[in-house]
Amino acid sequence: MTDHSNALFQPFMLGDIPVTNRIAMAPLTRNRAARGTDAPHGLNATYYAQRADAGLLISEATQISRQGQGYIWTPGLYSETQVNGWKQVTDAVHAKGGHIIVQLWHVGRVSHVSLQDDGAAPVAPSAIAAKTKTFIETGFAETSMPQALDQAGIDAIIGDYVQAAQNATRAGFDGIELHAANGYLIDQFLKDGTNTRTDRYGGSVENRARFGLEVVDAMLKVFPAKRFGVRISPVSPANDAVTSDPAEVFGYFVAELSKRGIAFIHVVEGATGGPRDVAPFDYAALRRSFKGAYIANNGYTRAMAIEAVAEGRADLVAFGRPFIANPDLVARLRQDAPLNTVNPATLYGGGAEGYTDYPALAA
Ligand code: 8OZ
Repeated sequence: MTDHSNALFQPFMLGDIPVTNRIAMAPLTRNRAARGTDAPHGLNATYYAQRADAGLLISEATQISRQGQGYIWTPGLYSETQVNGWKQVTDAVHAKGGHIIVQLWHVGRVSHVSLQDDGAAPVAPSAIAAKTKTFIETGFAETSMPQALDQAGIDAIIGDYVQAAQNATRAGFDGIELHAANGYLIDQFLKDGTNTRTDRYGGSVENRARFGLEVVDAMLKVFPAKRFGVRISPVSPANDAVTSDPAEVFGYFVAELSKRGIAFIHVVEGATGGPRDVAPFDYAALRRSFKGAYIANNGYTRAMAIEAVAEGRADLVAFGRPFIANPDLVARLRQDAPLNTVNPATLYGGGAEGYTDYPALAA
């Protein structure tokens, strides 16, 4: 049998981002931005710097505006304080020789009036409530009934994405991942269970993909395509977003993204954080239809990741939960060392405990 165990440790050009190995840290919501400003701070810089051996760090989902926030204490990238906070993070990662991109996020309907300016209703393609919970200052809460966006609202959000892309450059990020997965705003437009519009943003596959592609096109006017990627989750039911036609709508969306020459797609295969076989889907066909790189995610073990890269099914593999509990995950995968397990009680919110205090292997 061929020994492929080196496959994860070969360098790669992810568009214009040089990565030293095929291991990405997946975006992970941790709700530890500074209270009041939602800006990253020193503790967050320490956390990312501890994990800087990953070929690519993808930041936790980061809202482009206050309207785009759906959970308490998630970081933003729309105020000067947030730009400066992220600069501390990117400086700390770069000092260790790592690369970090920012995942930009608008949650759409997955929000709560207490997180919105003036207690406004969250926005969405259509006024359909998500059967999913968010967490606010007082704990878990039902998401609020959203209002359907009009054209002015759509245009304003596209403007917020562009501003956030410009801020990403100022904050020192090596690239951007646009969050179009997991039932948030762009995914809400793509999927017919969450988009019942009858205008140019709803109905056909082309219409449902229009919003996401307009966002991409606007961002690519101010940010290089070779440092830009998009995360999708075609069959994930996360946040109550489902579609009757995942092959058609994601096939079209990815083919259009390919035409734009972006660096990568990042695909949540199966149900986010859950079963990979939740619904049939031809990920290999998606990969063939896209000329950039393919980052695979969801439930990969070391053996699965080695095989996927060695067989060419993925260029990088993103690990989520293993990176929470193992700051030195890359070294552990290299040595096939045992992994620490995640403490679920310290995932969301809090301080250093369960964040920067997971032990590395003894030297
Ligand atoms: C877990 C908790 C809150 C948000 C995602 C940004 O699923 C998230 C998220 C995950 O993409």
